[in-house]
Amino acid sequence: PQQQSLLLDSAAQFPLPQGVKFSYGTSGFRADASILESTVYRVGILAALRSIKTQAVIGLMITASHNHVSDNGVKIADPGGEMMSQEWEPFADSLANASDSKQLLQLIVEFVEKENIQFGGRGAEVFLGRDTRPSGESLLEAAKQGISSIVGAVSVDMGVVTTPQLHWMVRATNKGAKAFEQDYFDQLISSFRCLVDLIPQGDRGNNQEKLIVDASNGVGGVKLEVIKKSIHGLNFEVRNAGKEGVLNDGVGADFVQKEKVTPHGFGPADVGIRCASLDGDADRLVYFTALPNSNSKIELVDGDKILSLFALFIKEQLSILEEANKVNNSYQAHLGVVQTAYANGASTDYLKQTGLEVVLTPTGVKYLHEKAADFDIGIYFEANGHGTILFSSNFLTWLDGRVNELGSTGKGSEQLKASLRLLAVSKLINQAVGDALSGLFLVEAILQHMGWSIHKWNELYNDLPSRQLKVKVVDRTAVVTANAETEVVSPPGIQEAINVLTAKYPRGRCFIRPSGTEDVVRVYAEASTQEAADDLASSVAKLTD
Ligand code: 16G
Ligand code: ZN
Repeated sequence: PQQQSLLLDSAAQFPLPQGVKFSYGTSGFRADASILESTVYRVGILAALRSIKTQAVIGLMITASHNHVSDNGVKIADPGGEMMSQEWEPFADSLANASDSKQLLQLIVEFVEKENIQFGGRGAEVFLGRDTRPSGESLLEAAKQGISSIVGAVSVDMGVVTTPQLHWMVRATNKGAKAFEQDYFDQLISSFRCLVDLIPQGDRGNNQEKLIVDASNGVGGVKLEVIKKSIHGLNFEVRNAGKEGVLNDGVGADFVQKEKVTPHGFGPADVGIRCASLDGDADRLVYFTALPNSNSKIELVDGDKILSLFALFIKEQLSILEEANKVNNSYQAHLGVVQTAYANGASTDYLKQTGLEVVLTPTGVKYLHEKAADFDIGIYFEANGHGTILFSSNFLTWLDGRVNELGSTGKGSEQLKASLRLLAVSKLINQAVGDALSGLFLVEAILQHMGWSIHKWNELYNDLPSRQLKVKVVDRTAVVTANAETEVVSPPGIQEAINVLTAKYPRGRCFIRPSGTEDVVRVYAEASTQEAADDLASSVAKLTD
């Protein structure tokens, strides 16, 4: 009863805006910030309930990532730092759309019963974070109100953080580790240092040319400036750090990857230099280098290539270990990579040719993450630059043991170094979620290790020309796909028509899928020439009209 009146009173302060329908999509709720207060308030409630249910700390992040500065959004991180379980998404939807406080209360009562959520044990604890959007401050207040409308629930405000930092904090706390921002920085800096120190002497220092980072005028720039003060072994400059320009406006990973031109703030003086771009909440990373005399055109080094670089490095370390294992005991580490249908066909071919196991999933981090967790070392990336590496706890335990064993012999053997490198990667990379900052430092450490320039890296394989189109449709749910979105099963006949068109082009590949974030159907096509890819995409787009 105390709980019920508390909820009714506080919910009344956050009325639902008229005529909108919210849906917890692939990246939580997103909308124009001006209509989000009630949603964020309700997600506060949801987070508190999730915390009670899981008896663990839960994260609530306020961000709209690479979207316009006037948008905002909210999503939940589960105890392991991963996206909220899909089982709770329908409840999130109904909460967000409840017409008034009475209906809201009723939904909560029913759900608490159905999920058997037990009040009275450990109270809810929710970590809050937000990106640099001006609307974040008042939305954060709404989240706090939502959390405190559940009796005994507390929130901890982590302030302005990157999305991956908040996920990391949740994960680390639930593992019993120290998890403040400084701990995040310390771990990143020390594991980067460790990788650099383990670079074979002969190769060291081949890659000390400056790196320039476009921080999308977002939170990533703020954090990089902090890291810059204490990191050694990397020469970098941060641009679009958010002091002047507008968030995500002609800048950032999404812009660079889609438009394939340099972001604002870059000019002819930067031609040929190794550059990286983060998105607005720093969970996506791409690299690029500006081409000479080309009207700002770039050579894009996308998520697929970051994945390839990581995979190559890890495979090299594993093979050093396996050499030794033939004599000794032990562990056949299962390495796998996870991509979506958007991965450039050339990348998938390349990975397979190097002997890697490649799995495809539907678009959206939650699908890739889940699959990657099936391996001892699972590397996943979307072409757009979101990805990370997951290590199984079995493998890490084995690796720890190996380090102790090898270390005690007092010899700096190659096996010891390879084990230490893998351990350092597992600490540097954010295993909760894709993280542009940790991804960036891992890329840099590996490039230094290999002694590679960005050009050398980019030459691992040549991307096939591709084209993406979107088609506005009345009902995008009419398009149903299978096989990781590579095949249309409904409406009938479409897939056959796509097959016929695709067969006309050398190296042709094409698929369509309903967007998870917009009311459109997306078309992706690739082929041996840009013209062919463009043709294929537009002829397939016509099929969906
Ligand atoms: C979301 C996803 C991203 C995906 C994109 C596709 C997360 C955290 N984000 O932003 O991974 O690439 O949606 O958008 O899962 P689309 O469905 O509109 O093509
Ligand atoms: Zn993002």
